Amino acid sequence: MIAHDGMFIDGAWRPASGTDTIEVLNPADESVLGTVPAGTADDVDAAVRAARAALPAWAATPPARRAEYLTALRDALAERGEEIARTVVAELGSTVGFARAVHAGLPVAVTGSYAELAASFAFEERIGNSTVFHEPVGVVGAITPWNYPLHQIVAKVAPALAAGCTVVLKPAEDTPLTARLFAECVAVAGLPAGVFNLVTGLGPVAGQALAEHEDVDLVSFTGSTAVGRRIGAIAGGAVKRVALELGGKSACVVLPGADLPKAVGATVADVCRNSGQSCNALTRLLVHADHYEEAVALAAEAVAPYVPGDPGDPATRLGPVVSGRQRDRVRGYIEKGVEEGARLVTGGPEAPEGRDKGHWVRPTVFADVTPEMTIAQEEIFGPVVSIMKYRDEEEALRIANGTVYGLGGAVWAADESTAVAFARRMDTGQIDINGGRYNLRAPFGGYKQSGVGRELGEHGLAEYLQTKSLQF
Ligand code: TXE
Repeated sequence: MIAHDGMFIDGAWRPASGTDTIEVLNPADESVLGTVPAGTADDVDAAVRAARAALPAWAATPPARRAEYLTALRDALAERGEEIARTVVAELGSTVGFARAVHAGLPVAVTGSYAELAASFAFEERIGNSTVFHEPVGVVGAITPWNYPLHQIVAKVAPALAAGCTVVLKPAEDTPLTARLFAECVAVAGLPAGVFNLVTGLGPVAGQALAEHEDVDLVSFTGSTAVGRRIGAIAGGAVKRVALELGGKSACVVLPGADLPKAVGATVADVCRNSGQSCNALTRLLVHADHYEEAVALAAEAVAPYVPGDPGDPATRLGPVVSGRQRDRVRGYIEKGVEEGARLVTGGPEAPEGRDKGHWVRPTVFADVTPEMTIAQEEIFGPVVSIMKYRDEEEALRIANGTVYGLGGAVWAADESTAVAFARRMDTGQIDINGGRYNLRAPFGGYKQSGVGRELGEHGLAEYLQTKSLQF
């Protein structure tokens, strides 16, 4: 248990303005890992002032030099990889293999990709008789969630820095220790004071103060749709830029002729990834009536190895969920599924055997889920898969498109062109074709209420730029 004090503001760790702290818990056993300061509106204001003061020099730094800083940041993150992975295991409950590969590894790759983009992007272009400059939007307020504690930070901070913006980050209160490690890496990379600032604190206090601050030019938020709506309204009222990365209820559609065992196995693995706490998780599995019972049996088989266990043990496939609040939420949805008449194939709302302490849920498979059921419409954010039946492609499309969300998706078919034709009709931002591999440079973001804007790659960089054209 470590009482961390200070927040990273203007290039140094500075004492918080108040004395309130936030306890960080280990979700596997509810032990206290440490405390961090609960920042106030005054702390946010100090951080925004530092970011504003640093902006002119950072924006004027040649992109090739900004790329060097990002490369140094990438190297610092890589250097501390094992410590980052262990911290994510401790405060999120991620399994250690996933923490190493994804929670620690992906941010290194994303930071590296933005170092390359900063060096290669055409910040100035000629269009007819105009020269168009792509200039930084200004001071960015970044508000991040706990589900991918470091990736969510890097997916905002790296493109913002590449663009020439300065940043104030308010990370999730459940996982601030990883955010502190990120700030330490920024210091090691030697970024100029004020370019990146960290304020830990509660959402409705520090987060809200950051979104409302009149000297913040762009708010980039990832989290719940409820808070996202609020932040969108604040930004709209102040006419400031906003990017929102919100919830999802993504569908995996298995068309007749597809490799059913592969499709079902991949979907179950996807839903159990990170204990189901991924905004693009493929939580609805749509299967043709002729193959439906076969798919249900395959799903029950595929979920069996996901036995909840110690996340620090490399043999464990499923860790806890992040908090008591999330555990109660997920179990509540499982109860609702049973109440509304879905068939519980495996799992259930009870605590997994021998896991009374900690924030545990059973991996759960529901069959006979119909589109109007709550579990088919709302984001559960736990290891729960709902298998749904369709009779023809039109019905499959109606079900797939029949939620307020549109973040991820998957299509499996006998051949790629059939899958692509179907995917083109889905109202969703990112779709994997026959198990397509993750691409960290492809735009990531939502249709409908899944959000506004895109992250990653060149599209992610564009969020942090504004254009100016000069006519000659
Ligand atoms: O999110 P919140 P929660 C979904 C998922 C989950 C649900 C609730 O369904 O079950 O949201 O999670 C900050 N002004 N996602 O309650 O509250 C908060 O401090 C400004 C999907 O944890 O939205 C944190 O930093 N900021 C998602 C961040 O918002 C505020 C990832 C997210 O917290 C604020 C996480 C306020 N008034 C949850 N209130 C995804 N899209 O990946 C809170 N915050």
